[in-house]
Amino acid sequence: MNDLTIERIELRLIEMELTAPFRTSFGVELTRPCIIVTAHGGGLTGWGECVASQAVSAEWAFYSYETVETAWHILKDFLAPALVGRKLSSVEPVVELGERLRGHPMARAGLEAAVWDLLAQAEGLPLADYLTKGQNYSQPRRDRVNVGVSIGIQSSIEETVKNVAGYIQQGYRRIKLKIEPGWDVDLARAVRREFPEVLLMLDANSAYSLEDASRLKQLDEFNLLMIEQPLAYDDIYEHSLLQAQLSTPICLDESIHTPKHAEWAYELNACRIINIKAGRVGGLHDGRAIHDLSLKRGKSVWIGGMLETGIGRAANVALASLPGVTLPSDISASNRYYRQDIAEPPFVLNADSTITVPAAPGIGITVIADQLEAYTQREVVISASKKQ
Ligand code: OSB
Ligand code: MG
Repeated sequence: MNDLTIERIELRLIEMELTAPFRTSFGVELTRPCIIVTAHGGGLTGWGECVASQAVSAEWAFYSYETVETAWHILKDFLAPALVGRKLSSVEPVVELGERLRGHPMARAGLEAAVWDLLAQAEGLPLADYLTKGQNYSQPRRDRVNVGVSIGIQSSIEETVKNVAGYIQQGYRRIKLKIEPGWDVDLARAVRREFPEVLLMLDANSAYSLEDASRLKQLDEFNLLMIEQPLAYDDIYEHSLLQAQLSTPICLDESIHTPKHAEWAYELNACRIINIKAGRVGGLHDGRAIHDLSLKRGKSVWIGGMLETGIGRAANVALASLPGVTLPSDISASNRYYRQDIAEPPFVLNADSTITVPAAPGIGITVIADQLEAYTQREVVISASKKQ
């Protein structure tokens, strides 16, 4: 591929209303703010989504330390100005730029995603093919990715069972329930009794401590696919002590920020499974690296979600097409999240609980300009000419 110059980067802070509130052990989300990154170069436009999703509000509670404002600052003042005007033939220079920062993975990942989309388009390849190009996987990538649905904390167990039934009716074959202390064993028992066959897993979002081991051990009887992130968001070691006491596989989400963290977690037997989110690990490049090292070790991975718009979802679908993604991913149909998305066509669920990987070049969706405009609260353009 010929070098492509990044001529201009746009940042848009948007906020979209969720179809239903999403409650986790750390808080409730009614709307989802995020930053949409646009990279222009070589006559093409690349789109990326930064999944930092905390706006300033009375209800604040964090998945990680990044907020839309910290990400805006990092993107606007550091990453975008350093990238505009540069010639690229791969994402490596963007990855290296990100490595000059300590932390801020979501900000990095948002920009990297826009460049991945741009470069894949320049190659005339769907992102899923561009991600696998030259990787020498022994298996081909998938055309359809296995998916499930993540269900927030509801007002009652009855309500949850009804909700689960609805999603199973729609065709979802893997159900993830958010839990917290007191909303766990009885919930799992009730849902398992009602749906003996469904692939069922729980996500604690760091709500427990090692003292809760005996309570968590009670979950072993429900034939769960895994329990996600029971302990602290920055812990690996104590998860290894917990995993030794549980027969249910532990899956790490919040604790894994780099390929090294993944290695350490596997070496310590802190988990048997890792949930890969490009935003949490600094981008698709390192997300793919975690996939690769997991595949080498025979460890199962899947792709997590952050309630993305169609832009972020498209990149997640491409990542989920990698051959080592052997467990269903948190990528639901577009209508599970938003009434009106900013990209088309919407992602729909196939009858076999899969989502089809787009075949068009890049992330393979079209951004609906009017819709994006309608949701935009703030916008900034960083262009090469303005560079000091
Ligand atoms: O822990 O996986 C999580 C959403 C926001 C923050 C954290 C998490 C989630 C989800 C949503 O579970 C999954 C999805 O996008 O469908
Ligand atoms: Mg999680």
